[in-house]
Parts: sequence; structure tokens; C-alpha cells
Amino acid sequence: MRTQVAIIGAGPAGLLLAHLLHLRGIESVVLEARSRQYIESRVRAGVLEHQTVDVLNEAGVGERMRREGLLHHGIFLHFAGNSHRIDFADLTGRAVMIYGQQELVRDLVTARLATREPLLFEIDSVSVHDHDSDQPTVRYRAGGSEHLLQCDFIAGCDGFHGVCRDSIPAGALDLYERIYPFAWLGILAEAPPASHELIYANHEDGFALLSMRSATVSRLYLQCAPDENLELWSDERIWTELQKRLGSSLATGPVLQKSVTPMRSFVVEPMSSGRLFLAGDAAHIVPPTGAKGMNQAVADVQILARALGSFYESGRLDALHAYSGTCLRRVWQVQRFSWWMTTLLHRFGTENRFDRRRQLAELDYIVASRAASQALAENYVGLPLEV
Ligand code: RFL
Ligand code: PHB
Repeated sequence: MRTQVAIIGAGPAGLLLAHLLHLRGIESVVLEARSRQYIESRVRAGVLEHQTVDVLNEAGVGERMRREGLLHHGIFLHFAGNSHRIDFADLTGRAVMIYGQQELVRDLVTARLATREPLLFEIDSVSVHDHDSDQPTVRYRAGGSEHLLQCDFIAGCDGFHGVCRDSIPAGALDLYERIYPFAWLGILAEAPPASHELIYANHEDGFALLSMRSATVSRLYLQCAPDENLELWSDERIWTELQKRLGSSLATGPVLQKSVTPMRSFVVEPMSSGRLFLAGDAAHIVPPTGAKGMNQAVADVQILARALGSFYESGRLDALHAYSGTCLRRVWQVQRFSWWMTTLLHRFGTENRFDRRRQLAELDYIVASRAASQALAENYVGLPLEV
């Protein structure tokens, strides 16, 4: 088989890239290790930046998001017993959209299947070859046999645990990493959200977040240990702890899903090697406190689709050569913001009394100063593609 762009991974990055290329008349093949059912039900991100919303609308895949998504014009910061609203509309003139990642993946899978271009599920043993030549190839197994895909370019959209990043010689990459001494215990619950906007809470006993998926489904998180044993967390204990940290009386309900997510900041530089281009979690990870991971994945593939478009229109490689540098400028802004929100809102367990008072003073400053709350709001609603 031959195609123009081989895309490894059907997460938000791979699926949106395939769609943006299709709109430019560029052929691709998407190879996904998991089943369609699995990727469409994986509960993850929930907040879309304004420019993520714009690109989905412009690409013609925003119809259900506009109908079912929840437009939010602010968030609450809760600390020292009080809640303070950060008003995005007033501070930035923008809003964010609450729309589950699996809903977005579902919309993108539907759009891809409608184009009748290849999207192959449950493939395994993917390996990438000759990306330093102008005839790269991808090998994989599907339906019990070996396949070879020839292409012009490979897009490594296979997430943090994928194979594409590791196929670049270690000496050619610089890795930057930080592991945090805590994780998030997340639940999805059939319970009406207790607030119409997200609440980020800094509490003596740790961070908590109230988010949602609809008027009847809440998404909630609690800071916990990285090796937290979920067996020790009955639904009742989770609700009690959330109630305490969020300082709200929550409507409780059946817990539909429970998981523990470790926290990591990670960047690989450069994001390309020859004709292999990494995008999304394959190249960088942020702790979820700033709600940025999926949005940066979307930003990367917009830049990549544009650069591939320029190659197929003019034969010029300069936009592709600039891909990594263009993405990394925004990636590092997103890293900085996600790290900052994380340190602002969590307990590290190593703080002394001074550190704790300094953290609370910073929160006081953010809610009291228009300049400080604007800096938070501007990053939260999303920076421009090119910073
Ligand atoms: P994905 O979504 O991990 O998709 C990669 C795909 O590649 C497949 N794959 C392979 N396919 C073929 N061959 C192989 N060898 C393969 N290896 C892997 C995988 O099966 C998968 O389908 O990466 P992508 O597309 O880069 O998207 C990134 C986002 O998923 C991620 O950044 C976000 O979920 C992060 N995140 C959040 N981001 C936001 O923007 N806003 C949020 O509110 C937000 N909240 C979150 C989050 C992540 C969380 N968790 C669970 C990590 C909240 C949580 C709890
Ligand atoms: C979510 O709704 O899953 C969510 C919202 C905000 C975050 C992280 C996750 O910062």
C-alpha cells in the first residue's frame, strides 16, 4: 500500500490531522492499535480552548460540539474557605467549551469514515523505517499478516507510550522531564454538577476539581498519592473528601468510572527527525491542572497540516523544517502554565509553613489583581498558535 502521509495513532492528534489533510486534498492512512469501541469510550480531557473550538468548527466537525458542549465564561478558584470567580469573558473576551475528549474522538472517527479513507483499528507491531530518506515506510501486522505502507511522511501521533518517539536515535533527542509526587483520583458520576462552572480548589488536605460533562454528569478529581490504592476509596469516602475540599454541598450519585492519573511534565526536542513528525502526547505531556494536553495536540497538528499543505502545493520543505521550532515555542508556554497551575493548587508534602503562606498569598494576589487574573485567564482560554 502507498499513501502520502502515514499517521500512527487515532487519538485527537491523529484523527484531526487526517481530517485537516483530507480538506487539503492530501491522502493519509491512519493506523490505530486499539479498537474503535475502546478509543471512543476512553474518558480523558474535558476543556477545549477557544481556538480548538474554532478549528473544529472551521473543519466542519463541530456540529455536535456546538449542540451538546457547554460554553463556559469563567472558572472558580476556591481557597481558605472562599470561592473567587475568574471572569474569562471580561478579562479576555473569550470562553472555553466543556466537551469530553471521547465525544470529540467519536465525531472525528465519524468524519473520517465518511471520507472512505483508511482508518485501521486493532493493528499491532507497528514500526517506522527510513524516515531519514525521502521514502519512509511503516510496517505493521493486521488480521494475522504483515503489511508494508510506503509514504512521503510519517506523523507520530501515538501518544506518550507509542513507538514513534523511540524510533528516533536517543542521541538525536533532548528530553526534559519532571515527575510530581502526587496523582489525581478521578471519577465520572451520574450526578448534576454542583456549580455551573469549574471549581479548582486548594485545600489543606490537597487539590480538588469539580468539572462536568453535562447537566446530569459530573467529572471530579482529588489529589492523591501516585501509588494510591483505589480499593481503599469507597464511593462514600470519595464524596466526603470532595465535599470537604471543594467546600460545596455536592449532589452525589452513582460513580460510573474511577481511575488514578499520575502527573508528569515532559518535552522532547526536536519534535521531528527527517520525515517523521511527532505531534501531541508523543512529544510532550503536561499535568492536567491547566487542561492543556489535548489542546496542544490540536495546535501541533494544525501547524503540521499547514506545513504539509505548503509542501504539496509548492514542493518546498521550509515549513516542515520549521515545524518543530514553531510548535516548541507554544509547547513551552503550555508547559510553564501547566506547571504553574499545578504548583499553585497542590500540596507537595515538603512545604514548610512559609511555603504554605506564600502559596495562599499568591492565590490572594491572583484574585485581587486584574493583571494577575488576566494572565491566568489568557493562558487558560488558550494562546495563539504562534507565540
Ligand atoms: P492519545 O489520545 O494518547 O492518542 C494516541 C493514540 O495512539 C494509539 N497508539 C498506537 N497506535 C498504533 N500503534 C502504536 N504502537 C500505538 N501506540 C499508541 C493509542 O491507542 C491512542 O489511540 O494522544 P494525542 O492524540 O496526542 O492526544 C493527547 C490527549 O489525549 C491528552 O493530552 C489529553 O487527554 C490530556 N488531558 C487533558 N487535555 C486537555 O486539553 N484538557 C483537559 O481537560 C485534559 N484533562 C487529560 C485530562 C488527560 C488525563 N489523563 C487520563 C491522562 C484529564 C486526564 C485525567
Ligand atoms: C475535565 O473535565 O476532565 C478536566 C477539566 C479541567 C482540567 C482537567 C480535566 O484542568
